[in-house]
Amino acid sequence: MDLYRSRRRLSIPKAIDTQTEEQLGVQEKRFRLFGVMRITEILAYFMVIVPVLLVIMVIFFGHDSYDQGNGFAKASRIIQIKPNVTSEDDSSLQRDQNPKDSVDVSLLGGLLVPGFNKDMCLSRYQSHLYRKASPYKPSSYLISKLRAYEELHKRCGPGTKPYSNAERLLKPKQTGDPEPEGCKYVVWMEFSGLGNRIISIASAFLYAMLTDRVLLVEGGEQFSDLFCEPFLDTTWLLPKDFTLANQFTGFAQHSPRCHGEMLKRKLINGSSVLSLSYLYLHLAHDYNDHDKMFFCEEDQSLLKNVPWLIMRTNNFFAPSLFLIPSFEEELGLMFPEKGTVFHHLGRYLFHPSNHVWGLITRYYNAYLAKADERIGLQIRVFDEKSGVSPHVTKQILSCVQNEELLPKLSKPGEEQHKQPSEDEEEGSKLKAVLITSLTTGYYEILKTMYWENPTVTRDVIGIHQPSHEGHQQTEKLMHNRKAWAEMYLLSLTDKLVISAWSTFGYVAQGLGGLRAWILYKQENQTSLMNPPCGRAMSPDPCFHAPPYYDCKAKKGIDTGSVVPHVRHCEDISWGLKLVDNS
Ligand SMILES: Nc1nc2c(ncn2[C@@H]2O[C@H](COP(=O)(O)OP(=O)(O)OP(=O)(O)O)[C@@H](O)[C@H]2O)c(=O)[nH]1
Ligand SMILES: [Mg+2]
Repeated sequence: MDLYRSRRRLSIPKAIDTQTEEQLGVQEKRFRLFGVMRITEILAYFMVIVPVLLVIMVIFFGHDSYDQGNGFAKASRIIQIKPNVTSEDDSSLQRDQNPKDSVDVSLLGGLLVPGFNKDMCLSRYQSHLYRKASPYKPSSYLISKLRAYEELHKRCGPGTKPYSNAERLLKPKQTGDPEPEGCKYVVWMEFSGLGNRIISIASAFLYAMLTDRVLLVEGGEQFSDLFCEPFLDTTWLLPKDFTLANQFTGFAQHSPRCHGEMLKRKLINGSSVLSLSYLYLHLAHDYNDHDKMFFCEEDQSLLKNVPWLIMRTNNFFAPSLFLIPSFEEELGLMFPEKGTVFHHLGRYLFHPSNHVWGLITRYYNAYLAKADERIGLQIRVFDEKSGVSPHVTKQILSCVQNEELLPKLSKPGEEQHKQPSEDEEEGSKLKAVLITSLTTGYYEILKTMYWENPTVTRDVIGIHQPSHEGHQQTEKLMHNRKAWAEMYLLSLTDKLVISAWSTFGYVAQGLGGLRAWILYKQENQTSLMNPPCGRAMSPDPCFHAPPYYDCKAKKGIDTGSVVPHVRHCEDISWGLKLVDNS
């Protein structure tokens, strides 16, 4: 049975112990030797032996001693002892043996570029050791767009002359003239929970790529504590002293520079827009019909002329960009597999910082690495006060057992007390379940259930939950580190179950390139959902608040039935998500 694989691995510390004992024995002998030697003899030996030893060390251990001073080399060696060895993985492990392919795997098929400081962002270079190669390959067009974007960001990012010129346009006494060829920007404003932040930044980045703008994110030290810089030799962090920074809190739906508000007041047209150095775009869940005009072709051609767009959003709005005719062709080339927008952009942009990578790898190595199969179970109960609901418990169990993600329990009296045959032992697996939740109720129930009862398949089920934070605490650094680490850990699982409506789960699903089982939302907690869960159509997140407007016909339409690849979501009937036509 493969459970023994873990035991074989556990022999490493034992080997270290034996080595230590041997080393101690050698030292003892050395002391005895010193006792009988005269000082002069020792000096003579010393003068002959030391130079010889030095030469030998330089020749034989030169490279190794360099590596040992290099934290990355050390870390990767530790990880290589415990690679993610599921049966599907064997092929990728073999691929790693060819150095060229190994580079390709670690750079995610060309999505990432080499050249970053490896010690500054271990996750960028080590993530491929923990996750399976993606079944989705980035298109060569997407790769070329990313390379072009990187050039643009390097040329126009903070600290460059074009950046200073563009920022000067925002000063009260404008000292610069808008340059027709000057750099243009989209600024993402800090807003909402971490899941919403991640998916909305990915949308803003897609918009930036489509409109040749540079994306800058507000978020200060917290942000850099969670994520590495995604673009080489520059920064995506909005500088603290950004001219408009102290006005951000005042930016709202009814502020005079809000795009929707200006439309309502008929203050925006082809000529008036030329004098605007910036506009505020309100694209949050509560935006109104005027704000939603952002998704109209006509408004996009006006916005082209504004150097700075300051955006407040907590949504994954990419699906509606696919309905804007001028973006359609390019998006089709970038994403031939439509439902993988967040999957590729998320893996490109979001690399856990070293702090968070530590949380991820320590947890993975301690609780998940040894399992034959890893199951992620994200339980997000929006009514935190309700505690454990018997209906939700039943829903979770029906989902995981009906979908054969976890085995059923043996009925009382059916427990097998006899010694299992070799075949039976061979077939049974160690399944590690990673639960993420703000509370411990469901974890306790599952853990107890699988401890107190054997399973019909003889599989052994380990139930693990990294944290139980109680409630959302976005202002706390450690809370956010844990939230990010847990989303990432869920994305490393082989099979994933997520909760409806939750952007936390969407991030895990998207990064993992998984089609999760979604636990449908119970409208009231008095009846059982039937079916309890269903399979996601694609790994992409759902756009929770899409517009329902035909810009050309100027009337309402169902935007979920315009093109085959933009559909209503599995968990939110009015939401939109990207799917593949088949
Ligand atoms: N560590 C941890 N934090 C969680 C968990 N579930 C929710 N949170 C916290 O609550 C926040 C919820 O915001 P999101 O990440 O946007 O997730 P969501 O499920 O969409 O929740 P809402 O945005 O509040 O609707 C997270 O960012 C975390 O701070 C969990 O399972 N583990
Ligand atoms: Mg959310």
